Amino acid sequence: MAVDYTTHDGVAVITLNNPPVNGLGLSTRAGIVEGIERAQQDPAVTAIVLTGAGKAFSGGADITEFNTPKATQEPTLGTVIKAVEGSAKPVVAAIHSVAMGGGLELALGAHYRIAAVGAQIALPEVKLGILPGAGGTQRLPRAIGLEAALNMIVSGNVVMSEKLAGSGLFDEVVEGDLAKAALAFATKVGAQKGPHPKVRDRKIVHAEAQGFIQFARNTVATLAKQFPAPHKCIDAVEAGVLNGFDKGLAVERECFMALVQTPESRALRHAFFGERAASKIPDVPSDTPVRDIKSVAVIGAGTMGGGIAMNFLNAGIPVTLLETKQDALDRGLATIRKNYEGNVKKGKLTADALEQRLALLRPTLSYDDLKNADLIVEAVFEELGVKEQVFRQLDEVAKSGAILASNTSTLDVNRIAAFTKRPQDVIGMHFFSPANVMKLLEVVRGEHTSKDVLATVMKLAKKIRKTAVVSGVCDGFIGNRMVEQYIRQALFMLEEGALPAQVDKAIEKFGFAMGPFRMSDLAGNDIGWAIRKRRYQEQPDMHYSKIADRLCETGRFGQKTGGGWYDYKAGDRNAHPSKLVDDMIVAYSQETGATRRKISDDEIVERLVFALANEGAKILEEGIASKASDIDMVYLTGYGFPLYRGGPMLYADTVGLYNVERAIRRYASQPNGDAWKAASSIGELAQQGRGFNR
Ligand code: 3H9
Repeated sequence: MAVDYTTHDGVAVITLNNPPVNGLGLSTRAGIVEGIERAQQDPAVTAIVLTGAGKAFSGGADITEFNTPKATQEPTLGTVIKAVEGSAKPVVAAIHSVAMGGGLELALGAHYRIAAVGAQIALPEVKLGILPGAGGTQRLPRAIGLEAALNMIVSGNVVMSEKLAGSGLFDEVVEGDLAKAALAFATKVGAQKGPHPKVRDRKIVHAEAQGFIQFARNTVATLAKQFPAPHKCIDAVEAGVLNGFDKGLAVERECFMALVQTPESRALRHAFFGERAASKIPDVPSDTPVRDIKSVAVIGAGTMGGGIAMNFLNAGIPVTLLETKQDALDRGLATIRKNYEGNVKKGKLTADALEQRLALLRPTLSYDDLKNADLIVEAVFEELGVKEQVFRQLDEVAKSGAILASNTSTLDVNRIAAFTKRPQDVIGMHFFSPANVMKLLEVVRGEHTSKDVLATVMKLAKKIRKTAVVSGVCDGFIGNRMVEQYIRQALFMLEEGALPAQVDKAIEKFGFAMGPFRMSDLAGNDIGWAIRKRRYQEQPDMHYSKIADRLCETGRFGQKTGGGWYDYKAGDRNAHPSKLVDDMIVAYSQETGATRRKISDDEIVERLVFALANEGAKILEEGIASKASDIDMVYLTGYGFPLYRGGPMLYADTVGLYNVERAIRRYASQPNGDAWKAASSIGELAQQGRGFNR
């Protein structure tokens, strides 16, 4: 049973009991209605307390039911709230820990609300691409005022219960025993004559309601271009302000039903569950014991090492930072301080917090100082010989049971592990630059990495607020292995008729934060050049366009040299198309005998995104990633893939794998078609009418 019913001295207590977060799925909804009816029929009951067991009052509607018959099956949440609001006996919502979405809407249907200090209150539906669909857009403005409510609804952000004390939402915010306070409050109001107050009967008072709504519209227009939900939130609130509660409720319902079907909402829900699913590793049970990480050491105080160190400092974990030379160490420390000072200037950090963090940092030039670290992350030069030196030394000094992690982005973690006598303790922790900012952490599982090491790193990743995705060992792991195919296609298209600005514009219009050529100019074209040179040795059969090498031979490495695929002016990071480079590209096509043609923006997007999805499919087939949503999380959090499209694998599902396979076959028959070998799973899944994610 998802709801418990008990009575205490004339007060009925209805307790949602649907772990983990008391989601309002069908059986929970039915249980609440049943409880309300039972309380009406019991003459001994004078009042009702509605609360939640475990770690939430309620996390809202059960998102897993969306787009299934259960979502609309009676009693719907609207019906439940009507039953609560219509109860002749007063209902007191006793809120602790979390009241979000439908959970808060349910509480707003109660006659009274008591909250414990520290409860997280939110209408976060907008973050799932929908809007509060059970009266939240109508009742919250009546409870806390138009401006505060609209801010909460459009942002989806959490407000702590104590901040809302005195706002009209809560009758009491209590510090001590919530259950006791709620029972006392219910006994008191149970003795009072009805009718008991309903939020829906309150007025929305605002001197300039329409002006404020227009202001909100303008803000949303610039901040939420690709997302329909914030706009619809405003429509629903406005309808209530102008035409009253019932009309507002009808508009809210209509908007909810439309939004829940949108690809944007599907993508956001996919990301919500994908983020949580990423931490679950099929053969590593959730109760795997973890190692205690109380101190960390980072080797290398360069941009990467410094950024990595900041993650741990931010989480209150002491860091020993090792460099080989004093001046490099000093530079690294200065950069860390400068980054923190930047945060202070922006008001994101207090000066005190800055000092606290820096006090946790211990610089050193001696490997001996690493001997007590529970985790050591290496962030030195990306060359196997250099890594070998580091790991052989670590094997000497690190204490037994310490986790030894490499931040390599391309090298073989198994070979690195083999430099030690403890490969079970070695793992890859591939941070993305800037490491203190980027959410993604690829956790690379070596052949011998032990399960507890993996479980420890996944847990630690949560503590340092990263989205951790497990990757097996392969060249480039998940993200860079896929991006290589994407870049190959981008370069082929230059040869075949496109120019850098056209390719970038097309994919940026699709929603990528930055196209491949702007990105490459930012990262440094020499990095890709070095990788290609290695590839020419290792995989001489892999066909590449040599056009990027030609660019690098002229020294145009990107922003840092004042020119790459684009021209840059001093002090200006804007990319300006370069006549010189464009002429070079056209000349290159002529030289290689390629017939330049007009390439449409649709083709550009297809070739780039399908190249990602196709490689992603191979990565799944090889077991490098364990599920498609892991790949999507890599792309959403580390590669600027548009969130509203849900990642390359979900996008391929949305287009339909049948169509993806047809397109791949078509591209395979064009010039440079040898780069296209469709992953066999694409055709197989298409035949079964399935996608990567279902
Ligand atoms: C809504 O309410 C619509 C209504 O307006 C209208 C309806 C008509 N449903 O995050 P955690 C699962 S829309 C189903 O790790 P935490 C989650 O997947 C809803 N499942 O824990 C995970 O499962 P697993 C509006 C849910 O303590 C487990 O719970 N509400 C839901 O760090 C633990 O989650 C929201 O958007 C759900 N609603 O944080 C709130 N919520 O263990 C979304 C969670 O199998 N939820 N799960 O991986 C949250 O923000 C956080 O989960 C919460 C707990 C703060 C509640």
